[in-house]
Amino acid sequence: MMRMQCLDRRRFLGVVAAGIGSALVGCGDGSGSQDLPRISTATPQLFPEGQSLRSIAPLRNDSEDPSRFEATLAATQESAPLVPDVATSTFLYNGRSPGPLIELREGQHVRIRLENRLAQETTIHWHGLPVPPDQDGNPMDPVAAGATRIYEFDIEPGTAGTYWYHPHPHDATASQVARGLAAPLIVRAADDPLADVPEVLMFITGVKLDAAAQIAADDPIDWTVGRQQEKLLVNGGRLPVHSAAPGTTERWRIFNATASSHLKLSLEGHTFALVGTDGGLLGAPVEGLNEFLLAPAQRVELIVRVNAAPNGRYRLRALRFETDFLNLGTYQDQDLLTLVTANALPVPTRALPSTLRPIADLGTPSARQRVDLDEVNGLCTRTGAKTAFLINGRIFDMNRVDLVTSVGRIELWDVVNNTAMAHPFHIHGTQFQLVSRQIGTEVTPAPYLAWIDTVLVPSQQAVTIKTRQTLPGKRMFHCHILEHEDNCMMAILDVQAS
Ligand SMILES: [Cu+2]
Repeated sequence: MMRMQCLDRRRFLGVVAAGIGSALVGCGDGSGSQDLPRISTATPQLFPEGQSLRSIAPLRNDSEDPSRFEATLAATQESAPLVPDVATSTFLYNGRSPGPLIELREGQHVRIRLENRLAQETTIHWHGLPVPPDQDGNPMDPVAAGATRIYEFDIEPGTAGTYWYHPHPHDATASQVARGLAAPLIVRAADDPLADVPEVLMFITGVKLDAAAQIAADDPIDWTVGRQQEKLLVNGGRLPVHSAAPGTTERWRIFNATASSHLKLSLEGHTFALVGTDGGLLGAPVEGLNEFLLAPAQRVELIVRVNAAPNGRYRLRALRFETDFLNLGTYQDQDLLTLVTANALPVPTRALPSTLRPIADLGTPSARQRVDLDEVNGLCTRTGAKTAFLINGRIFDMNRVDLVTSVGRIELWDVVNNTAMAHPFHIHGTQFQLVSRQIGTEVTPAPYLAWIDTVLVPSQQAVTIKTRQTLPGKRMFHCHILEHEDNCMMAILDVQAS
């Protein structure tokens, strides 16, 4: 029975290395189990667990003019006490991981100075924000070790939403994020309909240590299916506790800043309302959800009405999720945080507005582009990956243009995943709209309009999105499993002035 299942899987997977499958799913003839050694992750206990959920300190605005935001971010290499009695080498923004929260307002002009005090090049990518391409931290614009540069852009009206920033240097995004470089960025609107709902930020990162309690390098399986066996942290803490008065209504902004973890979020004893995605609020709340799948790089805003019973304990969990048919990229149930209700009388229920912020359909498309996600053996093998993933049959080349569009042109993109695993597909510089998902010939329209910059494309499925770029220049589009991004699965969209 087991062997039959294995054979079926192998036949389906085609080019995915059978050796990887036999090593991890326990089938096959055993000959492949030695060729992909795993880095040991047996380490001492990570962090103190169960502390109060930390808040992420905001980056101070050095400008006295409220229409401007000016600040400095220093990327440094420093030791951090992640396990007792060991100094772990980490990369930090302004001495912290996650780095400081950048809070901006629609209409502000932003000027942020990056001091790269690392011994390697880096960049800052303003994930999801429509900043000019030459300010977006593309791998073509590295900031050399020891160098400084200024990123400068405007926050356009209508962009209020939940973003994040992280490095995007050529070939080193995964390792720099794994070492700690990632942080939240929120754009606020003057007319936010949920402004009076108490807000809680949950910035989720992953950490994997080696036997010496240093940040583990990616092994060949990580490079194939995305970084595995990460321990999840919330605001830099392990399994923190968030306390709330019984019955409180809260707005949770949750960020998936992990390299590859697919977070199928669930809160014991609660349903919740979806009110916002990557690029801002929905038109109206979507009530009564039990789960929400937050793919790598995505963000979500949820309204949680905390259970009215005092002295309750409820786990926020990421439920088991499989991204591929070999169960290699399998994410077991993981606890993220515990919600604890105080010993107090419940507070009155707060009513939500029935409408939030209107979302207009982007409009009638005038072009259609196709993006095929494919897998291949024998290319991109420098990392030890046996299978690599390609976009439209090609490996990444920063000197090549892969697709062309023009400023303002509304396009449909069909993103077709021909591979054996799911890929979170990200386009820089814009928020797009999911139109439909397709499995075989069955097409399912998107259940609601939402602004997103990353969409999960499951194995052997296709998504159609509607997208538009507003600024000329070269934009990256890629898989946001960071190991895939670094290992060939990226391409360039040339946005031409119209
Ligand atoms: Cu991918």
